[in-house]
Amino acid sequence: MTEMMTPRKHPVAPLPEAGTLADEIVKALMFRVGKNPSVATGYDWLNASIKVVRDRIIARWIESTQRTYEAGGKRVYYLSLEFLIGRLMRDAFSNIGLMEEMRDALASLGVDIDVIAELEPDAALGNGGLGRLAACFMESMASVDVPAHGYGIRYVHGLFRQEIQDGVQVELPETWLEHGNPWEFERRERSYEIGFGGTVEATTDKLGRVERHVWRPSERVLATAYDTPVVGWRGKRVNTLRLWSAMPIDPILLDAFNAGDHIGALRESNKAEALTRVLYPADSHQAGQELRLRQEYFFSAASLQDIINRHLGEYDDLRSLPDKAAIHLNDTHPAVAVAELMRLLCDVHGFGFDEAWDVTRRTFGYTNHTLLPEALESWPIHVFERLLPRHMQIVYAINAELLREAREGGLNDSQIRSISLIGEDGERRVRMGNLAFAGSHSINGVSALHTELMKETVFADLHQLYPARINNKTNGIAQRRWLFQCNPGLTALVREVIGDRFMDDIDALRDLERHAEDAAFRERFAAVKRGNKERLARLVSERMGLWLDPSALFDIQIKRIHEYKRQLLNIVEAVALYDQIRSHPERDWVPRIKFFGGKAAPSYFNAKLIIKLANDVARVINNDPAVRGLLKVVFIPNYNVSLAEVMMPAADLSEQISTAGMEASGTGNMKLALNGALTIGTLDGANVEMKDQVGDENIVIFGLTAHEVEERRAEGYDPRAFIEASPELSQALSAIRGGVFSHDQPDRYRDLIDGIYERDWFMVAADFDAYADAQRRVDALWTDPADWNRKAILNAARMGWFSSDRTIRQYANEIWDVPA
Ligand code: 26V
Repeated sequence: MTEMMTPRKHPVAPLPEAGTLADEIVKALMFRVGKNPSVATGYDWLNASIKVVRDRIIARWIESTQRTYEAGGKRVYYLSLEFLIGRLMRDAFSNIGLMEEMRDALASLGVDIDVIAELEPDAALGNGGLGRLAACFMESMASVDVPAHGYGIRYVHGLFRQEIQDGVQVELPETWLEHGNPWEFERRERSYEIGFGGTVEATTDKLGRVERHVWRPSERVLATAYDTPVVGWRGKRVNTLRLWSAMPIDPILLDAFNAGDHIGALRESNKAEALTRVLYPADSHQAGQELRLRQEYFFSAASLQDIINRHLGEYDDLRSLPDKAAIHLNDTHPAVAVAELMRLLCDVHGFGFDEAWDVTRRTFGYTNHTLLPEALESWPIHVFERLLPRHMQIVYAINAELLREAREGGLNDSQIRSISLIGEDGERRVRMGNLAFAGSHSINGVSALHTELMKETVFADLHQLYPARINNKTNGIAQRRWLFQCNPGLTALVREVIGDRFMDDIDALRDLERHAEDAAFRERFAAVKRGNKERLARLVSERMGLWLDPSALFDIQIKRIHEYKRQLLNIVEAVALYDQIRSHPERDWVPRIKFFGGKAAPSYFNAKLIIKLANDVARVINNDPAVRGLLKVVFIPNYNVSLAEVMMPAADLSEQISTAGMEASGTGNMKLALNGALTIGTLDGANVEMKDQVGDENIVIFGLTAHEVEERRAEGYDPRAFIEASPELSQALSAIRGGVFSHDQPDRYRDLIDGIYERDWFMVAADFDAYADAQRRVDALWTDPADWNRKAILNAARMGWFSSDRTIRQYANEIWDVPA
């Protein structure tokens, strides 16, 4: 026999009994994956396991859909250009109640569920907070039994994978669909044509009055639906995440093909598919590219056709749309849907403008997620008009109505300029925020402070005109993922001491409070934290070859890299501390590891430089024997949902240090505190409400308030005065500026640091001393483990209010008018 013919021996587990889960997995492997168990790879086992559980989910899915249909209830449609879902297997298995059974079944087949779980790709169809919030909301809507569809784009490439080469961020394509996606169902029959460009014709009646407008697009693509089931807690309801993929209407141009131009024949196909190929990797800068507007219109238009289709399948006219559908705009990215619904109602379904406008406003709600001026979307008129000529006319018509109401409402000229849908400073642009506001009955912010600032700043004049529309819905997080799944140790401990009630009613987590006084419980709590820190240390050692001491204080800042989030403040403080440790070796320094994780937008120069600086500082500090391991800095590459699931449970200290007034809410802050980290933070975003919940003595607050930041800026802020007054800051900035951490290129950080001396828009200098003092207060707390653990326990116990179930119930009751 040749070697190739030698039968290889595979360790084959004994065949499972028919009718058991293990038996189902083996059958799925053979008949649905097409593999012999003895040669199956991890991916095959993963695929087969998902298929087995998926069958049960589908049964519930069909049942949920049927139940909503029969009840004739209102449905929620959540339109979002981003859904940062991460891995789905644990969510689905544990929500449907099969986690332990699947673990055992796989174990009986010799397969470790934790090993195959790691093979599942992390679906990164979002940039950061806004996309992750959409994913938590989908899970919560299913959990609190709100009938909902999420609508978005099925990007072939999600957010880039980040590698750090020589301390520099390198972006690599993400290929999450490489091994197929066992969760999704392609729905070829759910396909809609989407037009772009072309001309608008007006038909007139005998008297020459305009009757109808007919848009004749010059380009068309097909939007095809891919559905993913979203399982709620205990499988109560299964909702649908429907993601659109672009395809050519004529897959190949037959004329070109027949003429022998095979490449040319495929060109159209490539062009259509390019539309949904990649997620824009910026979350703070106006993308500006036409492709982005195409994506926005493509998915908004496909979703609206689908919604209207469903409505007309059940009811005979669209006047009842607001009673049966709540369409929610996740930021302004789907705001063009306002104009599209107006177009469909007026041009296709024969509504008059006024009636269409009434239906539209009663149907839409809009959430604003940022006040940063550079992130507020607007499109040059010429781009908008060329791509969407009919929508341009509709925007003008809406604007005429809006400005009429504004004059009636007594707004002055400057206010009218500010609320107009068309910006006139410089190049004329369509303002998507104002369009979303005008077209919605509810406009909400994502934390109490952010909502107040919306009323005072970007939407001040619209708020004066429509004072009842702006409302607050403080963000939340899905505790199933961000506690039960990512922190099984803490979850088991909590269940043991307070019972299971909190798993269905998160407010019951408060029962944990009284155990904070129990020394024995505190020890067990600390042991769980220790185990989670060891897990993170192992990950760092495997990925980066760096040894970390799990008994050090784990100080963690994980989020997108952005100047307003002030990773730079944290790094400068690390440099100052480094200097102190070297100058005062006799003091009792608290051993601390500063972890950083996060991606920078590829075109954001300073954010990328901050990543480089963190890595430069890490190299110097981590290798300086004078530090004696008392301080380490670690930048963990490729921060994503899966890495977050390991880091959140391992944190002792959570860094939430944005310039006050700039972070709309934050949600990482909630995840870290729920897992027992203490927060060091400014009075920004949801930190303010976290302080109210956990109590002043259990959170470390420092720095200027939002209004103080405003005042400083108004009166002419001089960062140099602060730098001169602070020897520690001054010395740290000079060291960085002078090349102490960049011998290979001493002027690498000159401009970055000069930015702090000269302008310091983000008030690093103004807040530095307060921040450094707050860090020393943290050190003092750390030296009393009993007190620290008590505070950590109280943080976890009091974070239940930040469940996205609470947030969703508020949206349901106060915006969507659906029962929850
Ligand atoms: C804006 C743009 C501008 C055009 C290019 C692509 C792009 C992508 C996203 C955005 C908006 C990002 C806004 C955002 O992510 N806000 C975050 O929302 C979280 C959920 O409400 C909140 O917790 C964070 O504080 C807030 O920064």
